[in-house]
Amino acid sequence: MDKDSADGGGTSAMLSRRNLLKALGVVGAVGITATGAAKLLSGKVTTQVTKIAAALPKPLKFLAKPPVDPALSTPGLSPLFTPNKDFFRIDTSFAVPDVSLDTWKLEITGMVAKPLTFTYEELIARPTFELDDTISCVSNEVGGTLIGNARWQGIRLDDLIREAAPNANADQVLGYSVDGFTAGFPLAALDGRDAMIAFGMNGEVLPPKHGYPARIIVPGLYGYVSATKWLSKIEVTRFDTKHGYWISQGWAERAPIKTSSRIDTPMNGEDLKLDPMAIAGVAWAATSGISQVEVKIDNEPWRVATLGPEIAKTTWRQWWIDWQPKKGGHVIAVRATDGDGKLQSQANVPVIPDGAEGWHTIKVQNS
Ligand SMILES: Nc1nc2c(c(=O)[nH]1)N[C@H]1C(S)=C(S)[C@@H](COP(=O)(O)O)O[C@H]1N2
Ligand SMILES: [Mo]
Repeated sequence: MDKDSADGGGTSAMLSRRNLLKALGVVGAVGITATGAAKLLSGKVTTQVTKIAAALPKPLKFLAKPPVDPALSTPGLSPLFTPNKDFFRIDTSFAVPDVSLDTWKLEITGMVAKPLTFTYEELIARPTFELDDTISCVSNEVGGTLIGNARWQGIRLDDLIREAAPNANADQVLGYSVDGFTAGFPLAALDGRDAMIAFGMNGEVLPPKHGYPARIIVPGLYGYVSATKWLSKIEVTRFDTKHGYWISQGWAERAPIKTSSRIDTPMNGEDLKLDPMAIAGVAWAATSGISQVEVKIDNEPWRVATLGPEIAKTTWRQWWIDWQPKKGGHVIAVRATDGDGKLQSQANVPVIPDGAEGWHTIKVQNS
C-alpha cells in the first residue's frame, strides 16, 4: 500500500476520480493512442493500458485500507486480495480483445423507454465507488482455484438501468462483449447489492485479460451469468426470449454462488514434518458472508476455525486452526456456514449445471 495516496475522508472519491481521469488522458496529462476497435492482438497488452497504468494513482482509495493480511503470517494461505497477475482467467476468447477508447461505447438498449449510449469518458465521469467482491467460476470444482477476490472500482449498474427506464415486463439484464459473448442475470438481482460496471481492479486499470475497458460485476452470481468482460452493450430483455452464451450448453439460467470452503494448506498428498503447523484456507458465500468454518481431522470432533477479517459480506473469508500432525496418514475436511446460519451442502454435486457442492477433503501423511 502506498501511504501517500491513502487520503481518507469524504473528498477522496472525487480526488481519485479526477486522478483517474487525468491518468486516462481525459483531462490532459497522458494521451491515448488509437488502436482500432476490438482489434485482436494475441498476447499483446494494449498501448492504451500501458500508458494509463503508468500514470494511475495506486491504490485508488475509496474504501478503508484493508487490514493486515493474515496470509502474510500463514504460508500457503490465499491472500485476502488476489493480485491481478495471479487472478484466474476464464473466457471463450483465444485472443484478448484489444479495445480502443476512441471508438468504444456502452449501449443500454432493449426493453427500455430511454435507450442510452455512453463513451468511456462519460462513464467514468459518473460517481464511482469501490467494491470488495470475490468472483467465482461455476466450473470451480470443490477445492478448485477458479475463484479470486478483488477490490473493484466502477459505477453503479442499478442507477444506469433505472435511467434507461426498463419496461415492467422485462426480467433479465443481458451483457454483451465486443467478442460476442453474452451473460444474463435477473433484473431483480439489482436489489440494492452493489452491482457494478467496473473499470478498475485492485488499484489498476482493469487489465485486458479481465475485461478492459469495462466489465460487469454482480456480487453473489457466478461469472458466466453476470461478469461480462470487454462489455459493449447491455440489453434489458426477458429470460423467455433471450439467454446468455452458456445456457444452451446445459448450464443453469440462474446461478447464485454456492457457499463453499477450501483448504489451501496443507495441500492434498503433502508429506508433513511433525512440527506444529496451521491448517488454513478460504470460505465464501453469495452475499451473506461467512459465520463459521469448521475443520475435521480424522475421527476427531469438528473444530471451529479462527476467522480472518470480514472486509465485506461479498468476499471470501480466510480461516485457520493450529495443528500438531502425528506420524502416519490424516484426512482433513472443511465446511462453512454462511451469514444466514446455513451450512454448506455436503452432497457430492458436479459443476454442471449450476456449481459444485461438497466438503473439501484432503489426505496428508508423515512418512
Ligand atoms: N467476454 C467474456 N466475458 C466473460 C467470459 C467470457 O467468456 N467472455 N467468461 C465469464 C466467466 S465464465 C467467468 S467465470 C468470468 C471470469 O472472469 P475473469 O477471467 O476476470 O476471472 O468472466 C466472465 N466473463
Ligand atoms: Mo465461469
